[in-house]
Amino acid sequence: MEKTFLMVKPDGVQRNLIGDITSRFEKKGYKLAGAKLMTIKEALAEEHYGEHSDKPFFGELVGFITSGPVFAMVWEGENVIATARQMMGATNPKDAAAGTIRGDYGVTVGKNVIHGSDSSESADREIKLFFDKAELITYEKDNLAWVY
Ligand code: DAT
Ligand code: MG
Repeated sequence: MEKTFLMVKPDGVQRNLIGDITSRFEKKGYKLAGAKLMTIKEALAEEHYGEHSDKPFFGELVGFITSGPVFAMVWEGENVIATARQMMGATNPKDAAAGTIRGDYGVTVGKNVIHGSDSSESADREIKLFFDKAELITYEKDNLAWVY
C-alpha cells in the first residue's frame, strides 16, 4: 500500500493543531504507520529541503523548520500521496481552498502548518530520512474493510 510522509510544522505544533490534523487523515480512512515528535537538526532540514537550496527563502525555511518541535508521520492508503496534498491545500495559504488544512489554518507561505511529500520518489526519500525501519509499524485494522 502507498505511503507518504507528513509533518506538522513548528507553527502547527505551537498552535495546537496536531490533533486536528491527525484526525483528518484518520477519519479519511488512512492508516498511521509511524509518528513522532522531534526537533529537526539543521543538517536534516537542509537535506530534506535540498531541492530549494538555491531559493532566496532557503535560509528562512531551514531556520523555521528547526525552530521548534515538529510532529512527523507516515500515513498509508490508496493514493495517499496525492490525496494528502489535496487535503493540505496549496503551498501558499492565500491560494488554499477553504476546507483544506492550509486554507483553514494558514495565512502566510512561510508558516503554512504542514509538509507532505509531493511524489512517490519524495515519499520514499523523506520516509527514509525521518524514520528508521523499526519505527514503521505493520498491523491490521479491521475497520479498513469499511473503507475499501
Ligand atoms: P510544498 O510545501 O507545498 O511542497 P514547496 O516544496 O514549493 O511547497 O516549498 C517548501 C516550503 O518552502 C513551503 O511549504 C513553504 C516554503 N516556501 C515556498 N515558497 C516560498 C516563498 N516564496 N517564500 C517563503 N517560503 C516559501
Ligand atoms: Mg515540496
